[in-house]
Amino acid sequence: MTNKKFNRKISRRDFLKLAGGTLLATAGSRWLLPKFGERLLSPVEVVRGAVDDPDLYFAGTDTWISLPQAPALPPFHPDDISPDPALSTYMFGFRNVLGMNKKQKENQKGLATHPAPLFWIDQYDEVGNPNEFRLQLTNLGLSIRPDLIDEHTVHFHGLRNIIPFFDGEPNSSLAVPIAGEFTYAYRVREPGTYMYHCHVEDVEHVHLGMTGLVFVNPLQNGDTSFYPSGKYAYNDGDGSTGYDREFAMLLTEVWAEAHWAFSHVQLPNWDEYKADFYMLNGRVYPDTIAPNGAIDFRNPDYDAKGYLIPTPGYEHLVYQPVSSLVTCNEGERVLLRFSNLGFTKQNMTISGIKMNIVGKDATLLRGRDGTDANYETNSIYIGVGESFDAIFEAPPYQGPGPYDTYLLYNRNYRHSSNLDASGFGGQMTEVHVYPAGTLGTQDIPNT
Ligand SMILES: [Cu+2]
Repeated sequence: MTNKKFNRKISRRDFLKLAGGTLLATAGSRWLLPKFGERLLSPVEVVRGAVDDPDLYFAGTDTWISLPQAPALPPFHPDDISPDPALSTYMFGFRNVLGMNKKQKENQKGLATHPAPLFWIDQYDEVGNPNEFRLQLTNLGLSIRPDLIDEHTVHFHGLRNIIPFFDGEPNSSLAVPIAGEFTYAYRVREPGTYMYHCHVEDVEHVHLGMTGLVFVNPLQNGDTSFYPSGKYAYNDGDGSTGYDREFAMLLTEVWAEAHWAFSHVQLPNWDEYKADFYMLNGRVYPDTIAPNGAIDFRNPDYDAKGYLIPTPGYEHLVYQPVSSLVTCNEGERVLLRFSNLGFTKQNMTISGIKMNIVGKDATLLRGRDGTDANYETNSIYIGVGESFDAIFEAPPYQGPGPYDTYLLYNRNYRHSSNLDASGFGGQMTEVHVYPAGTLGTQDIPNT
């Protein structure tokens, strides 16, 4: 279903004209215009050096995830052709195949995760650490829909100053066909919280699950003179975005009929869109507070065949590895990185805790003259495609019990309870505040 017409109409000469404008605009980097008489580097040559050694390696494919079986939405939910009674919903997605051999990688067809892997990048440092972040992408095809030979891409939503070639928008760059390989190279100079998604047939591939959250750590990280942890959301120069722990919160949705349509070789009418499930990091409450699977993208954990290893007692969440449980000690600063890649505006709140919004759409909230524009709020409206960096200070531990619990949830109760009236399901999770000194330092986000 990919529209190739646009690509075909552009001749190679036109393409070079377009590309030349971009190349000029970024002169000073390695993307220099050749001297007269030299030919331009072909895209293949540009990335050849990056192919051998990726920082992350995605395989695009399909999968099944677990959403609450009851109440049912016959015939759409739970899906009757699910391969496992614990899994309810057909999805497309990405699977982290970093470090896998060829056979292990091929075994991952049909075993993507939702959301796509959470990952983080250090801000590109011309002087201290001039290393690009390299993301290799392959396409394993769809196990349930061999008739669909869709390509995939990775598009960083909101990433500035990227050359079109690495943008992932398939009409102006390229997309990865089945069995193809491509390596994206990023030099990200703007820290903050982003989201990414496949941009091929984007309504389909985004809604079917090819979505993830990525963030970029500022150069200021490691400097403990502003804030003791040395962790910051931005290059703030004063420690105002310093934090002790960080938790990514990706908001997505499932319209059960559309997912059923894809597994049954039908086409949904997208203008009838109506989400049935609202998810946080690919899960609904109380699964949102269940433990993480292997989420350290640099150290992916898998068995000898490359398969994900389920957490005992949470086997149904094996393809939904990211927990949204927020844990912290009293008095600590906690950074919540929200982004919304559903199709509906959401309103997230924490009962009894104010949040300080320090960044929006990967931009520090400062005026041009440096005026601090951060603000305190109890609830955040998060539009589609928006991201927010919210920091709260954990209130004093009160007890009794090992920790105090606060609810983090969507203020639209239909979005925090889904189809059920019981209060279960939806975009809801918990914040657990422990007495000072209980929890050690956080190494990996969302843990
Ligand atoms: Cu795709």
